[in-house]
Amino acid sequence: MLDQIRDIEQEALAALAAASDLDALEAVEARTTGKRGALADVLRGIGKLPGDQRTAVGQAANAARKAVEAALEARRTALEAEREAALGTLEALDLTQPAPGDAPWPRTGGTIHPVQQLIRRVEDVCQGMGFDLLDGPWVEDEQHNFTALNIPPGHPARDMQDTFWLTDGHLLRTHTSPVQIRAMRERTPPIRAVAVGRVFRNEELDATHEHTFHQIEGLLVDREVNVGHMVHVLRGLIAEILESDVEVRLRPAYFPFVEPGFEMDVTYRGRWMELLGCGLVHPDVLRQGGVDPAAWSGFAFGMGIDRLVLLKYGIEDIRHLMGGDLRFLRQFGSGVEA
Ligand code: FA5
Repeated sequence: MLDQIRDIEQEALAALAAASDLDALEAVEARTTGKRGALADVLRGIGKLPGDQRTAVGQAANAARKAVEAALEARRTALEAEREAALGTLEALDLTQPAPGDAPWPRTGGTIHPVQQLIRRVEDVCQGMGFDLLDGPWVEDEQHNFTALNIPPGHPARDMQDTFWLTDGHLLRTHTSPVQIRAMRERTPPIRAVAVGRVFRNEELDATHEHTFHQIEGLLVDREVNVGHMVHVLRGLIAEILESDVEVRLRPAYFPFVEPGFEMDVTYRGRWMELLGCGLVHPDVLRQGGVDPAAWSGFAFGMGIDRLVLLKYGIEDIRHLMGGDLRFLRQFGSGVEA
């Protein structure tokens, strides 16, 4: 019996030394020290031995188990360390390595989206004209998007902009005009600010209407501001942005947050296309922004950036812009890798 125990121990120690992975270790463990292993068999047979041999065999079996367990543990630690070291080499990536010359993919850089290119241009021009750049959230509350802009609940003007409502009562802003309210509440006049960003409408789509598009909101609050100031700034702005003189026309229009209100059209593919809404900020809206209408007046405008892109490049359908077709987008290479 003692010989048998010694053989089991030696076989196990030799197998552990030769084991090259954790699976091999587990196999040794199962057949030697496991519940159904060889040493457990020996211990189960002790009862059949003559009484004077039992102690010696029991002690030898326990000593063998301890020796095998210690060797197992040592080998497991060593194998795990080896594996970690190997992972470091196998999975290490040098991200600065250029792709091999015969890479199966074309090595082209991205380009800046034409809408984003125009946004950068618009922001540059506006800053040059002395406007600060502001930002506002896409997820708005009813107060900023409608109520403070003179569009209380139930007002028919709420239907002018089909709204994506969120389940918690918030909404995706339908225009950038809520930034007017935020600007007036955060600043004191005189104010010259623009905010460029994404807006969302649950609209019928066509060649000039998208559900997700971009606007630039402009707000100027100062002493005795009039429509002449507004038209002058808008004409200058459009000419600067498009780097050419385009024909524009101003039409009276209704927006609850301005009085008087207008729309400005530009010629596009031989027809007039509406580009922006504008007007003198309504006294109630100045009040909502914490500005005293007896002392201050202002103008505001909201211009469609995507429509400016159509105009600038002669694109016939606005839906190309957010369609994500790379063949379309690559035509507007900016020379700058995005
Ligand atoms: C407004 O959104 C007003 N907030 C504009 C405004 C601001 C008026 C400040 C007065 C003072 P309107 O819904 O007309 O107005 O949109 C303004 C511009 O956004 C349009 O002239 C057009 O250029 C663009 N636009 C509107 N709807 C879409 C659409 N579905 N897809 C692409 N561009 C659009």
